[in-house]
Amino acid sequence: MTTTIVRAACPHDCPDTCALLVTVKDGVATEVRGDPDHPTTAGVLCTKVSRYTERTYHKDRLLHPLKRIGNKGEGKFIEISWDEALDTIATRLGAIAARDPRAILPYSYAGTMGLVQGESMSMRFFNRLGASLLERTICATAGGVGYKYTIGARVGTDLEQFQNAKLIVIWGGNPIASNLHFWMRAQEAKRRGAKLIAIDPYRSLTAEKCHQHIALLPGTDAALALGIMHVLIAEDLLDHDYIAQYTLGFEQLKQQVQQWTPQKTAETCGISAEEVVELARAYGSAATQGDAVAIRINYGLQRVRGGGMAVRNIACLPALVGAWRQAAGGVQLSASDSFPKNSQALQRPDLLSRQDLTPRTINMSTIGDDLLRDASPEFGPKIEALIVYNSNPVAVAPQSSTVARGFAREDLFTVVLEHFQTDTADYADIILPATTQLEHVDVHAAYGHQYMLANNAAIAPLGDTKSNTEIFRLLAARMGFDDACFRESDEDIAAQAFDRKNVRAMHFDWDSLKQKGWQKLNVPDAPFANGGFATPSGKCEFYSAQMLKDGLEPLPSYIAPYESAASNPALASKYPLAMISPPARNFLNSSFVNIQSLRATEGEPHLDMHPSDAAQRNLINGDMVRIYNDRGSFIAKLRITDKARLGLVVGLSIWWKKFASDGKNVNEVTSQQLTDMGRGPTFYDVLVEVEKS
Ligand SMILES: Nc1nc2c(c(=O)[nH]1)N[C@H]1C(S)=C(S)[C@@H](COP(=O)(O)OP(=O)(O)OC[C@H]3O[C@@H](n4cnc5c(=O)[nH]c(N)nc54)[C@H](O)[C@@H]3O)O[C@H]1N2
Ligand SMILES: Nc1nc2c(c(=O)[nH]1)N[C@H]1C(S)=C(S)[C@@H](COP(=O)(O)OP(=O)(O)OC[C@H]3O[C@@H](n4cnc5c(=O)[nH]c(N)nc54)[C@H](O)[C@@H]3O)O[C@H]1N2
Ligand code: SF4
Ligand SMILES: [Mo]
Repeated sequence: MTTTIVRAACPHDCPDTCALLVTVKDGVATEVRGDPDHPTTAGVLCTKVSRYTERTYHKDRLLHPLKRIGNKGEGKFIEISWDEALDTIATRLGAIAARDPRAILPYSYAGTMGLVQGESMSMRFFNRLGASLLERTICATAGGVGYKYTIGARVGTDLEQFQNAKLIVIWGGNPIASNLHFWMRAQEAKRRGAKLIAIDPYRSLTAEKCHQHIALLPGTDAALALGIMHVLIAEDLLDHDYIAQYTLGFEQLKQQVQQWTPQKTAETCGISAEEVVELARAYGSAATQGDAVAIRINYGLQRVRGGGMAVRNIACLPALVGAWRQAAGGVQLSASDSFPKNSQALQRPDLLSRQDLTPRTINMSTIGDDLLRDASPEFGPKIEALIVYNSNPVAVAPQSSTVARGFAREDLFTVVLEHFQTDTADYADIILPATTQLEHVDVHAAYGHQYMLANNAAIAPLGDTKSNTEIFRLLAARMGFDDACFRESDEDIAAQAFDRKNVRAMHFDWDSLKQKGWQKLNVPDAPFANGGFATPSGKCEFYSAQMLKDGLEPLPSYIAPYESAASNPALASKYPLAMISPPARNFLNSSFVNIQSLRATEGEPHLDMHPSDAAQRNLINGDMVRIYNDRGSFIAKLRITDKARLGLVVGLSIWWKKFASDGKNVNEVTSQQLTDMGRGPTFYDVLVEVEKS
């Protein structure tokens, strides 16, 4: 028996991007462990990925290409050969492309975060084809854009510094579920005497373990940040020297926040004025006394109409109090811009721009409406073919009944590259079986730490599965695309993934990375201790001229949700409860829902509701309830708990529709309205009513 240990990387859409050690015995992967030597992984994996072999060797893994024989959505397929599958696809795409290639749309997200199996060969293929471009907005664009207007790039406090902070504000995130290795650092800080404060409408697993929990109304975070700024300025809890040297627009900011008294803030956020004042004092006085104060913003708070502005306002706070001076101070939303990714080499946008074609872009967050749109001069051609990979839109995209209607179109040709027969795969004409992370090569950046990781293939592809890259390579050959880039191997692609011209950050190459498994980028400990923001002015921009140019209010402000009692009382009289649907701990978006042991831990789709809201509706614990609004409804089991604040219901997500008794999930009630910045979805900006089912 031969046993080897293979160095790999967790592929999932999680800030932690763990370094994995895969034990392989006689060609079979028997165990996946966290690398004990990797500083942020520290030998610990979440429950989901510690069971990764269960997923790879799952009895329901798709192992052969399939062709649909039932109705769309019914899920009836028969096995076909790769030749038949690829020929069918190439013929259909060729015919559509001859009329207008923009009628073909790729739909993909971060099922794998790998730079190779994500968007490399796939985008080369679609660029060469002249297909429509996809705006990948489903997760993080609102916050990303708001952050960048303020501090210039998605860079922030290093994860490895948080244990040295004296105050940590966990804002719109539940790291015990979704950012475990940050939580480990926060716990260490707590042991060393730090105070932890959670800002979240829901008493999440994390909020429960913090010293203080501020349960504001969803979508009101921008107002809370304005209220904090008001108090910091009124009580002079400021770093005047930092403000003078490294910020822009302080005098205008001062005027702007004058109206945001603790009282007004409290009314907007549905909390008490004392909470606003105490939070500002805790933050400002610690910082101005020289303690490191750090904010971890996660994406929970930016899935509302004013999500971009909320993140922007919060990103202003560290500069006001000089928190950036310390390595353990500041704010982190994402570390993605630390990585010198070479997307030109990976995706080859030049293959598109050299064609005589005006590219068309489709926003993935409005896929429902867009699949149902006819050709028009504004929209361009009707979408005739959809190639889905690394995503499960029928379960995860907003306003799901519309999405499903789009996917059910008889005249739409749909190909799905998948590991499993997801809700989306049920609508495919052809399903192509893809390899998992254990079966292919990849290279990874991260968005929650500053290590590059290599993923070596641990085992041979199971059954007839092929990697995404290989599938697009074969399709390119069948379409007659003979550019050299379509012949590159996965290792060739991995070697081009980083921009080696950026020598400061990139002090290693693919060969050494693949051997060692991971390498930290060369980046400064305290990125903005002496300013150096990546904004147009080089300063932290309280006033942003770019925002004004982009049609936005240039100063921090408050944009109320589309759907709330305050902003839309008429709607609230019909649908009085705000609903959010953040990640369940044992799922990763809709991945892992089909893993029996993990699903068993989550039980079934639940709805958490405050006892007073339940009493008002004569509901009791364990009732099956129908959650509804004008867009649709779904059924869940009621859990009466004061974890949900008054007026809020919470449905942890994202369930596969086919595991629910009514074949529906939470996205039946979410909307396709977009955020103020970044054209993102507003999953947590929803009003509903609940009744016994
Ligand atoms: N286990 C697990 N881990 C995951 C995921 C998963 O599905 N499961 N998903 C991954 C992905 S794709 C992402 S994008 C990341 C981050 O995904 P996030 O969506 O940031 O998820 P969480 O970290 O769970 O934190 C969201 C928290 O924000 C709270 N929240 C909701 N609305 C508001 C609001 O208006 N204001 C404030 N202050 N809080 C609000 C929710 O109650 C929840 O506790 O997690 C990743 N990690
Ligand atoms: N109501 C509600 N909806 C939400 C959210 C929410 O909080 N509430 N969160 C939103 C967020 S933050 C996100 S990021 C999106 C996520 O939505 P998606 O990006 O669609 O993520 P998943 O649901 O995990 O689906 C990823 C799919 O990719 C497949 N996959 C993984 N690796 C590979 C591979 O190598 N090759 C191929 N071909 N397939 C692979 C997996 O099997 C899985 O089915 O959902 C969004 N939807
Ligand atoms: S999902 Fe996140 S915490 Fe779990 S192993 Fe992957 S990177 Fe680590
Ligand atoms: Mo996400």
